[in-house]
This record gives sequence, C-alpha cells and structure tokens, in this order.
Amino acid sequence: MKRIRIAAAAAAVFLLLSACTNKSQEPQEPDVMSKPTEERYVANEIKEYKGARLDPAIGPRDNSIKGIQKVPVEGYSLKIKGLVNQEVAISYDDVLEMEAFEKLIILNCVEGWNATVLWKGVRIKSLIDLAIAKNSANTVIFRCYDGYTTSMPLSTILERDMILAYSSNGVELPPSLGFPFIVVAEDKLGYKWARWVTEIELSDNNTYKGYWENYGYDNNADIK
Ligand SMILES: Nc1nc2c(c(=O)[nH]1)N[C@H]1C(S)=C(S)[C@@H](COP(=O)(O)O)O[C@H]1N2
Ligand SMILES: [Mo]
Repeated sequence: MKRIRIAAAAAAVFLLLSACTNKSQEPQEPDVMSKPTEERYVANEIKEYKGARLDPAIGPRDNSIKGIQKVPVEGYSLKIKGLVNQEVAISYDDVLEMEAFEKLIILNCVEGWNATVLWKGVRIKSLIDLAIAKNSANTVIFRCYDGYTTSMPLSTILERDMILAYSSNGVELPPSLGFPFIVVAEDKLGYKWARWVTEIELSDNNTYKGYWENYGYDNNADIK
C-alpha cells in the first residue's frame, strides 16, 4: 500500500513539474514525501512551522540564466538608487540588523498540491525609506549579480508588504536560492523572485521590462 502511494506521488510530481511555475510540488499528506524531495532539505532546515509542514526551500531544478551565483559577502552592498533623495549602499550585516519579518508563503499548485516555505527578511519598503523615494517613483527595478533584472509597481510592493529575504525555513538563504537576498514576490510567478539582488532602483518607467519580460513574459506575472 505504501509503495503504491509513493509510486503515485512520484508520478504526480512528474506530471506537475511541467504544470507548475514555482518551487517544489509535493502532495499534502505529510507522510508521503519522495526521496528526491527529502534530499533537498539542507542542514538545520526546519520542516514544520506552527503545525504546517514546510517543503524544502530549494526547488527541484535551477532555472537561472547563468547558473547558481556565489556572491561574496565581503565587499557586498545593497544599493538603493534611482529616483531617491539620497542613494544608499547598505552592507549585508546592516540589513540583518533591521527589523525582521517572517512570511509563511504557500504556493498553490493544481489539484491541491502546494509548497510551503517560511521566509524571513526585511520589508522592501523599509529599504526604500532609507533612500526616500521621490514622488515620481512608481516602479521598482531589481538588479542582480548575474545581470538578471525584473520589476514591479511600487504600489504592489507596498500593498503586499513584500520582503527581501535572507533566510528560508530557518537557515541562511542558500546560494541556490539567492544568497544574500531574494525578493519574496508573493502572488507572482517565479520570474519576479529576483535572486542574488544587488540593486533596488526606483524608477518612473512603469513599462520597464526585465529579462524575461523582454522575451514576452507578462509584466504582471500574477498567479491565476
Ligand atoms: N538573479 C536571478 N534571479 C532569478 C532568475 C535568474 O535567472 N537570475 N530566474 C528567475 C526565474 S525565471 C525563476 S522561475 C526563479 C527560479 O526559482 P526556482 O529555481 O527556485 O524555481 O528565479 C527567478 N529569479
Ligand atoms: Mo521562471
């Protein structure tokens, strides 16, 4: 019986890999987890939060344009620039000193499957406030270590209280997830989850197109 359930789960994972856009896809039953999924948990990664099962934060494959980046933390600074009153460059350690927020994000997939990850980081609004956005700014462009870019309306970031995360499931964000920082673009498709973020640029170009958006991907990227 157990073998059949595992086989069914494996088949379902296979089918759903092509149907879903983000992260991992596992059945909701807590006692059914494929070996490849189990192996994706990293050391000390927590697997449960307030009664909810957490899925491995690292997804089954890497889709990034230039592969996994190793961003050296020495000399790293996050820049907040563009339409701001004062450009800011803040170190990794100083970001970690800021007020932290946790978000349990459940990625809903078809047919009752989902992936749940606990993210921790700082409000993007708090970072922007360090530089003070000009009134004309309506767009936030994220630039990354690998040259990747994507953007979202400033209003979307404020409405959802989006965070820039440095931790996933209780551990330091692994390089494959975007160390030092990833944009937790809740309710948005994977290509808005900028990883290895180096710059946050305030802009008044609300038709700005990032890397994948330039290839025709919808700029709203809403999860339907
Ligand atoms: N810096 C950077 N961030 C990135 C990308 C990238 O190539 N570079 N790819 C994006 C895309 S298209 C997706 S689907 C997700 C991939 O996340 P995942 O591998 O955890 O599914 O990261 C997003 N963030
Ligand atoms: Mo993607």
